[in-house]
Amino acid sequence: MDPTIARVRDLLHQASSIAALTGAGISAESGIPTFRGPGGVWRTYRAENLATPEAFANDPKLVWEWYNFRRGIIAGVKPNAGHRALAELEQRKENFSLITQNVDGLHDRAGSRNLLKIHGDIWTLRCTVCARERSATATPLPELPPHCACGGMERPGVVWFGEGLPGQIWIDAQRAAQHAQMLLVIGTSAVVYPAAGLAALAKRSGAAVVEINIAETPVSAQADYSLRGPAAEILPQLVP
Ligand code: BV8
Ligand code: ZN
Repeated sequence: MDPTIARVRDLLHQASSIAALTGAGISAESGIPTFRGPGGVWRTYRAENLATPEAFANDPKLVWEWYNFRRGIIAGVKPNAGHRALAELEQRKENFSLITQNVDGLHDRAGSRNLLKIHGDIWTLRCTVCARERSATATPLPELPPHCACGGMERPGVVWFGEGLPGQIWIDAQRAAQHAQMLLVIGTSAVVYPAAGLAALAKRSGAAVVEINIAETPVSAQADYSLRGPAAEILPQLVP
């Protein structure tokens, strides 16, 4: 085993309070395209240009076709060994928080419970008129855009660019990063804020920061340990 992985495994075993921040990379090995990789393009659009309130206001049906397409992909895949390793780690530790930028629901399906979904959830619909939220897992959705019982058009229950993160969840995520002895930063390009700022916050608060990624990111330089490789391979070695 790579000596750095062994070192991080031992530190993880000794730590009592741990936080993890995940991004699209942890779901890549389940078959879900990442946001900024080649899969980040759908028809001729880039994800960042569709995940905005402006795009939705301009063409709700187009944005819903993109979410419907993504929901269909997610429904056909399963959590991988990386998701499962984090669910196992939560079972073993008295203090473990999983902060995810992912909206795919794979952490839930892997058994994670203390889950902070800072960018929302693709399976939740929110009414643009009465703000009522409901879980809707049908793929494909029977009508696009979907409508609320009140007649209002519904939107995906996710956080778009330019929108604030869900208040209490974001407060809890910052608190988890501040109180963790170790922060695992897994499968994120660390370019989307405020999520990407959690690594520096944890570091300032004295945590050891461990990055798990197949490539270098802006977090790599500030990480105490940078484990280069796929999350589904590395995480099971850290949580044997
Ligand atoms: C906010 C949900 C203020 C939707 C997402 C200019 C104009 C407007 C805003 C801004 C601006 N400049 C900056 C901003 C702020 C903006 C921002 O940071 N923009 C960036 C792009 C510059 N942030 C926001 O707008 C946020 N809100 O600031 O609001 C405010 C405050 C108060 C009140 C009102 C307003 C909101 C950001 C949330 C946007 N929503 N998603 C949806 O999913 O449809 S973000 C989107 O990017 C996804 O959630 C994704 O999770 C997130 C981050 O991407 P990653 O997860 O990192 O994925 P990515 O593809 O980028 O990288 C994959 C990584 O995995 C790579 O590193 C790769 O190497 C690695 N990898 C691949 N395979 C593997 C692997 N690693 C391990 N194993 C593998 N097998
Ligand atoms: Zn409604």
